[in-house]
Amino acid sequence: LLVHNELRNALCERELILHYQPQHMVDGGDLIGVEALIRWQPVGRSLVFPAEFIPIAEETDLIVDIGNWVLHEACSQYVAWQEAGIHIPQVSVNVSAKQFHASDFVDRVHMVLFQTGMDPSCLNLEITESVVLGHAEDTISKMTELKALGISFAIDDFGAGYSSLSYLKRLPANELKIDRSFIQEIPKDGDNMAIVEAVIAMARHMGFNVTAEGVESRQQLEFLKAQGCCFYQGYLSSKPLPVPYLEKYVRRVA
Ligand code: G
Ligand code: G
Ligand code: MN
Ligand code: NA
Repeated sequence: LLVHNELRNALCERELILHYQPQHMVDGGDLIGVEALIRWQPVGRSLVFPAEFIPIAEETDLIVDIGNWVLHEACSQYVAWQEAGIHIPQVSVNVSAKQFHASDFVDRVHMVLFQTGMDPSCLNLEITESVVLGHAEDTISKMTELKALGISFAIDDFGAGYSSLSYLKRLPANELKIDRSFIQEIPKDGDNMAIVEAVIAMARHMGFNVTAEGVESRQQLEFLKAQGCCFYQGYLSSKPLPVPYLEKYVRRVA
């Protein structure tokens, strides 16, 4: 409860900030986008990572307010980059289950697009399989409605939760993001290599783009290239960066 109240204050007091992690083509290395990742910067204390506070926010509707703030902030930052001539093809925003299933989620997205001037075709929403679980019809209808605006969708942390391949087949998603736990220990872990190889093959046959998360070594990147994975993100290229550092990074790789 204490942390929950502190967190509610943090939202009002503008102590929540976004870092952005670059995403690249596996083949050729072009920058294809950035993922917005939330952090909490309490005054006079060290940075708090989402693993410590997102689960607490998810216990109540606070996650809905935080998620709506993240969406607005990421879109408004993206428009500012465009206006400053900093070219980034798209921005990805994580959407939690409660936020996605709120009855006004689609209206919220419309409102954010209108208020910020965000081009919907440069917005990618990341949902996890837990969003789909038990709510397949609502998920598919909202995704379809938002896709009609030009927004794209990624299934985040794929393979780490409760996957249902029968739902996956019906989901109008553009992209699967392979959970970083499967990338770890490649090439030492043969089981992980088999899983990643199979997921990439399945996703490609089903028409999804594939992003590998948590890529830390050149060897992992070579393996992904050999398997036909399109995109990656991870410490190999960069950790999530505060805005000024991300801008320097983009100028350097452009
Ligand atoms: O940035 P970091 O790797 O510590 O993020 C850990 C996890 O926290 C991510 O896997 C992501 O799912 C979650 N997370 C980060 N930012 C957001 C956000 O803006 N909204 C939601 N719902 N989850 C986020
Ligand atoms: O949305 P998601 O839960 O996938 O967020 C990605 C998380 O993974 C963020 O918390 C980010 O800091 C973390 N991360 C990103 N790249 C790497 C990496 O190469 N290695 C590890 N261990 N963590 C990473
Ligand atoms: Mn994500
Ligand atoms: Na992820």
